[in-house]
Amino acid sequence: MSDNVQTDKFMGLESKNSSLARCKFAVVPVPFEKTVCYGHGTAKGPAAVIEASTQIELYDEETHTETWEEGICTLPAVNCAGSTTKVFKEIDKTVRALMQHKQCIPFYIGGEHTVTQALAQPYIEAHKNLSILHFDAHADLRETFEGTPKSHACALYPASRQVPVVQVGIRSVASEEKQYCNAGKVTTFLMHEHRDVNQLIPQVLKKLTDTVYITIDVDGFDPSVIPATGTPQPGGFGWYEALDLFRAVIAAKKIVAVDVVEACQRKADPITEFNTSKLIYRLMGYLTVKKNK
Ligand SMILES: [Mn+2]
Repeated sequence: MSDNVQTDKFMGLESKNSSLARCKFAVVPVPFEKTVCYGHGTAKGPAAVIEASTQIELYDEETHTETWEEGICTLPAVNCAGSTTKVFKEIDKTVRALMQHKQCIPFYIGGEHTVTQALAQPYIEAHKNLSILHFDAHADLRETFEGTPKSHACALYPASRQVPVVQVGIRSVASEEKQYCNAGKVTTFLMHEHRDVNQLIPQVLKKLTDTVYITIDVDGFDPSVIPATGTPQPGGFGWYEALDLFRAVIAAKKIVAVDVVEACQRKADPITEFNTSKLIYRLMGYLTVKKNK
């Protein structure tokens, strides 16, 4: 690492291509935490992930790319103070402004999964043929939870009424959301039934449309990979299985945006933020390799 590392910039530095007008990737912190019901700390996730990214090698050993040279623009955090309605408006404004920069693929870092409702909506409206890849331990298809539809437990419900949602990693489903799994526009690949990722990948590709928004709740991973999340579940994706899936989806589809949510910070144990930042940089690598093909 060079001496001028900036711990509030993803990968710790900006290249000459890092202006919003030129960057290939934008990193947008969305430190929203309101409806988490179990483990807290996801509001501090984005800053921790960005700081951890400064410890990653700039050269990516799998994709053989210096991905940062494509230009990574780290934006100021979305203001998540005030009511959820107000925060959703702030998110909407940020997303629509970013959508003007068509060369740029945003990576939104949460924050609790609720933010996906506001993040995905402008893409749903802008792309006729959009579908959503939903990587998560939880189905997140409740209509309301604890009195509000704007909850982490309802994260994908609004999108699922509008566009195809393909769920992977799922191993926790509430009785009231069971009716929405594998019904209507929703395809739910339960983790225990789809443990061979090589068999899962072609089925996922078939269900997704050509244009894809990816939402990654880090609890889709096994807790041995990502331990610090709001609501952990045993038996999730291994690191390489998940990468196989994401690599295949990125190679086959047009990706409009990615969100990565629910990473928490535990000071004594930086595995979660480091692995989450490495995941983001690797996905940027896949997107770079694809462009350069
Ligand atoms: Mn989840």
